[in-house]
Amino acid sequence: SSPPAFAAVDLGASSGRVILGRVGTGRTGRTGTDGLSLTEVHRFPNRPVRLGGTLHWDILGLYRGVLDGLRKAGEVASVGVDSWAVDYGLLDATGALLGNPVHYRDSRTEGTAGRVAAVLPPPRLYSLTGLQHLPFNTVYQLTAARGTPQLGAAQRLLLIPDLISYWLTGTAGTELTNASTTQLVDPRTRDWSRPVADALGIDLTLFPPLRIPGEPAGELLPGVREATGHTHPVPVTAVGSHDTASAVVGVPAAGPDFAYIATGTWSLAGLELDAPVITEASRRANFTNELGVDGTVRYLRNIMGLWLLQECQRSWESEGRPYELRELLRGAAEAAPLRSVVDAGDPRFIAPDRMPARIAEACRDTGQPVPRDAVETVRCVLDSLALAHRRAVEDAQRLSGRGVSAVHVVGGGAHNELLCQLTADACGLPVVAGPTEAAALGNVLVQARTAGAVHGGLADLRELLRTALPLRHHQPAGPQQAWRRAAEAVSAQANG
Ligand code: ADP
Ligand code: LRH
Repeated sequence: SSPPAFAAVDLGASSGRVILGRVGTGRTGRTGTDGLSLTEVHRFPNRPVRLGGTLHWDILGLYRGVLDGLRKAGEVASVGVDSWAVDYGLLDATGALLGNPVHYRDSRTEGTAGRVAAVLPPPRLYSLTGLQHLPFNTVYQLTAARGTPQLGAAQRLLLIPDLISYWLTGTAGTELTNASTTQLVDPRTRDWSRPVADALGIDLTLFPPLRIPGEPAGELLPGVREATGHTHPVPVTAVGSHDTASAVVGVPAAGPDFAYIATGTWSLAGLELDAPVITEASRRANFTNELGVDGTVRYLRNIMGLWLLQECQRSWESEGRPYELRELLRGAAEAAPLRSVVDAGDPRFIAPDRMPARIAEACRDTGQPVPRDAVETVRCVLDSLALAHRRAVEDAQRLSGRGVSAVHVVGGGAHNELLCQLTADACGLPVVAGPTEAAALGNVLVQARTAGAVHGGLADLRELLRTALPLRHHQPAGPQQAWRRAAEAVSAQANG
């Protein structure tokens, strides 16, 4: 009989997908592709909607995509859901959704950092949560929502993947890896931080009980089974429901001394650790301690990622210049290197719209040549990302005291050979590129372990990945000097 199939629902900021993973019964993946195979059964765009001045997620459109995907998936042993972090839906006492979830890129959080800092100064907030400052962390969104009728009426708050799981199963939980992005969790106790919640007047009883990846999370409701053509009961398993937590499970590393960069809409660059690093130096470097699967900590920094490129493409398209990504990348590979670089960690790039103009402004503000066309803009973006990758990999090692010998690039950006090569060059380290669907793989592997189809810790799961997947290797080339100079210049920009 064919090996059991697990459906990973993976909602990214740019697209949602339902991916079927078949996992063999062996203890490890000695048997190559027999051990593990992936099929993308459904992919659908994730396009936010601006309504009444607020940027929303089209959550019902996404849920429809999930149902369509689960129907196409056919018979499965279980389902797991992961998505982007920090955002949530509010439910009333009957379980009805109170309004459409707001997008983390919406401007409602502007000005809330000051209000939070007035009661919890940044060093104190960091000492309690170990979380980097991102203006859209859930605590800032809840501060922005304070006093609104919607929050007043809410009986329950569900993070996005928990909301989807709730609609699929009727059971509610708060999955831990994603909870850790709210800035309401203490990464040492791996539990809610009452001091933070109390200081900010956030009612923790809004959150259903915490769930750990691997735990059962209900079964598809009869109506959902009917809508998706499932005749037998289908369990839902809690996975690393933060997409980045699942992506880190999906890193095919051979040993412990690796850095990872999960590159999609964002680049999340850092290390997997056993314990959080909560120091003043770490806070100043804006490193985060998000929680990972199996008791790990994801020590990383958020970098603007391919959002910069996606938004440039969207701008050009709206101006009637729809460039092919392949053509842009081919041109960028030939363009002059490091002509101008921007700080790809700068929050000025978070909001949507006018991205080419904003990149040009950033170059002008820092006395660098302004990109003259689309290809030069793309080269500026990729050089800037590679440089930000270098700085994050370097800083993570310095701040944690853990050295690395290779960098794994996973996520949609692993398709981008130029970005991977520039990252190898900038870091001065070999880059292993792939898998592109690391989050879906991490999601599948945790489900498969719960179902008893695979055994062991993260190292065993990763061995299965390594033997089953085609990976691309990039050796660092070129002198380090130019990258070092550019890194220093960007550090000065970031600190100045
Ligand atoms: P998210 O999960 O945040 O939605 P993905 O991991 O799917 O993002 O990554 C999407 C990005 O990956 C795209 O914006 C694009 O820049 C890049 N990408 C995807 N496919 C390719 C490709 N064939 N060549 C180059 N880049 C690609
Ligand atoms: C990537 C991601 C990232 C978060 C951001 C909101 O998809 O989950 O880890 O910081 O979205």
